Amino acid sequence: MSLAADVLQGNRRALARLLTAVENHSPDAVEALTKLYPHTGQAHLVGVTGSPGTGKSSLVSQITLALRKSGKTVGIVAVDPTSPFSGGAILGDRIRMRDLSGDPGIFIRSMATRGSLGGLARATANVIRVLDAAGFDIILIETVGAGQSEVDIAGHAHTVLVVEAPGMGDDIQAIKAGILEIADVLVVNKSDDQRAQNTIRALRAMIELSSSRQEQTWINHHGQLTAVLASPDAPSEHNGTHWEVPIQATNSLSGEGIAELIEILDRHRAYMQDNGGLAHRRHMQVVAEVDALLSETLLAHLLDRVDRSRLATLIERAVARELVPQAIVELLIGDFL
Ligand SMILES: Nc1nc2c(ncn2[C@@H]2O[C@H](COP(=O)(O)OP(=O)(O)OP(=O)(O)O)[C@@H](O)[C@H]2O)c(=O)[nH]1
Ligand SMILES: [Mg+2]
Repeated sequence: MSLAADVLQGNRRALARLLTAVENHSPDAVEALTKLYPHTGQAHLVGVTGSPGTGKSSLVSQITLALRKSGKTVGIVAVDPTSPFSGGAILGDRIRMRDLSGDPGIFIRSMATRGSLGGLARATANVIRVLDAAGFDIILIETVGAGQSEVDIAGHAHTVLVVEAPGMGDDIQAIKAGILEIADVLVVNKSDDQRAQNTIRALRAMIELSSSRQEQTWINHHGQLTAVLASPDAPSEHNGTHWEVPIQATNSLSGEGIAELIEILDRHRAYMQDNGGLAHRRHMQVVAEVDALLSETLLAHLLDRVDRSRLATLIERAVARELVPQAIVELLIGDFL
């Protein structure tokens, strides 16, 4: 049987093997991904992002435990582009980690940093796809921050949780980094900290400020998701309803607020389904992916066709100041056209 068929049958060893192949961009992976693609699109993809140390991993553990109690299966993808995977604890607390491991209804994958951010983004998209095809009900994707557009989880997720914690002094920075713009749900974690109420108040003020501004809509502009203002008389988001970004306080040590957060996740999923938002995000995702692949493939093909010895000669002429570098590019492109 093929690797893809084994994965569809729920074979976990095959799943782990395929994910490794996907991360290594191996030819086996391409074949399996092609076979699995029609089986994707079932899972609820939930992005969990926020500054380092806000408690994302602890929150992911708690959400997972709660989901398992209601019989849902959970895939977890931890993406950290800043540090190579050390083999250390993926999740916040080793104790909770132990609670999670050994349960066949949970699969945890940590994305190792290999090569470019673009490579990591593509591998992550494919890992999510494999877990989706493997039948996990919910896939939680943990990423640090949201600065790197290429690893932007908003592109993969149906629901984006932005995690804040009191006293990190990063509320303003988060807003600067545009992290609030991508939030479908704001989580103020560490609600046991007495400063949590202040953080909630500050965030609420921020949301009110931004919702009084014009509605924004996202378009794909040369491969970049770009916010544009909707015309003032355009109907608000989708078919007339509007999603108010909720703020949920959680304590990821005790589990307080987790049940409410899961309810919000379900509500957002239903909202996205009913209002065409899900279809829209899926569409944008395919557009962005094809765009990136097309640019990359065209570039590789064209670079392949460059006459290397001619290039070397032209470079010598530029070194000798007979040609400006731009002229070399024009001469070489002229060869193709
Ligand atoms: N008091 C308190 N501490 C918490 C809570 N949630 C997490 N922590 C602690 O905060 C620290 C960071 O938690 P993590 O879950 O590793 O945070 P993270 O956001 O995943 O961190 P990075 O992956 O490094 O960005 C750990 O010491 C946790 O035990 C909470 O609700 N209350
Ligand atoms: Mg973490």
